[in-house]
Amino acid sequence: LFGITPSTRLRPSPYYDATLAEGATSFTVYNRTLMPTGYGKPEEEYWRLIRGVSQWDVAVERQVQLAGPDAARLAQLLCPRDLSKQAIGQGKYVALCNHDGVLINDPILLKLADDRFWLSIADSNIWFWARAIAAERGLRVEVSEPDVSPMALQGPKAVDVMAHLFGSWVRELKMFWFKQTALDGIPVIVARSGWSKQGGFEVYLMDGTQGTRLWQLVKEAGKAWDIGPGNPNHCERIESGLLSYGADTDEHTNPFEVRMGKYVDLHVADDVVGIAALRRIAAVGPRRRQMGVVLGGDIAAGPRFVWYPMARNDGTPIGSLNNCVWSWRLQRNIGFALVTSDCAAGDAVSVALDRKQVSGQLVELPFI
Ligand code: THG
Repeated sequence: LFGITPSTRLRPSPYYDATLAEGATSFTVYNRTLMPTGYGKPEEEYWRLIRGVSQWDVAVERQVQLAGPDAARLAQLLCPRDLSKQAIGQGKYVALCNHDGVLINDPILLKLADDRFWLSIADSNIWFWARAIAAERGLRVEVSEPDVSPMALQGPKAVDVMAHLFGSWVRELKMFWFKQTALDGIPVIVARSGWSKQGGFEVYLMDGTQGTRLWQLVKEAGKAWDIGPGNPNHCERIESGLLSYGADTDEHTNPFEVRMGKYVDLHVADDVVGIAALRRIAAVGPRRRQMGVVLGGDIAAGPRFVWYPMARNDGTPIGSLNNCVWSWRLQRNIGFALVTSDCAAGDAVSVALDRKQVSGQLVELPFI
């Protein structure tokens, strides 16, 4: 489509040289950082994730560190989820909301110590937000972005590569739990996590000068399992129903609309940011819900810049199609829709897509 002009406003990832050497053909910008989005063989990259093991540069998942005597207090104020039982070494998926209950990020919160947390963020500036809330509430906490850059190993064979690299203890690691360790002297955190439903891990590099070396070590260890490069996979994440903040959400979206209600605890303290609004929304019931849609017709499915209006067959507007993709496993065009709450699985819909009317049917998520 076009190239990206380098600028010091943008940051390369510590794996930038390694991914270029792997043959990265496209990049996106996320948290002001470049992320490879393909290596020229989309179908091969997809099946490698489904059947084998795939190595991803996800350094764009920046960490916002909360450190100091009031770090735990700030974490709880920012997250409308009960954190009282979170253990050191445990991560939790959280819905950061503003005072109106609007979702402003969906990070994983890692508890490193009683007085140190990381918000592993999606694409919005939570460094500003956390500092502002801390300052307004007079908290003793330092908010920073440490030199930490995750790499993901995803796919059914990721566990074997990780066990080979780090030892068999990784097989026992529970979802979102993590452990600090080192690989050939490189300081890392190993977590059972990653933005796919194919199983896998993330290795959080804690020394940005070692990106190329870490990439090579993992690549070398993965050879026996036919590891290869990949990236957060548009097709797999839609099949699996994984949320992409900013792509699937807008400036009105609350967590209940996008299937994050189970991560909201309405009983948290009254001073948690957004909780009053979330209680009001929960009492009335959300106006919209995120569903899957199976699309008919012969359309070119792929990433798009805009949402497309969706209606019932009688023309009643019900919401929008937020994305669509060709599913290699389902052999159908599928996508996510944000539609009025009265919609149900089985409903027939029509989408105005590139001046063409495309018919479809709503389904519950995930597809697979
Ligand atoms: N890893 C790390 N940081 C991240 C992401 C990641 N930051 C940005 C983004 N991804 C955060 N968003 C998500 C969204 C979904 C999931 C993880 C991060 C996810 N969800 C599962 C689901 O919805 O089915 C499981 C949730 C659960 O079991 O509680 O995994 O990928 N470091």
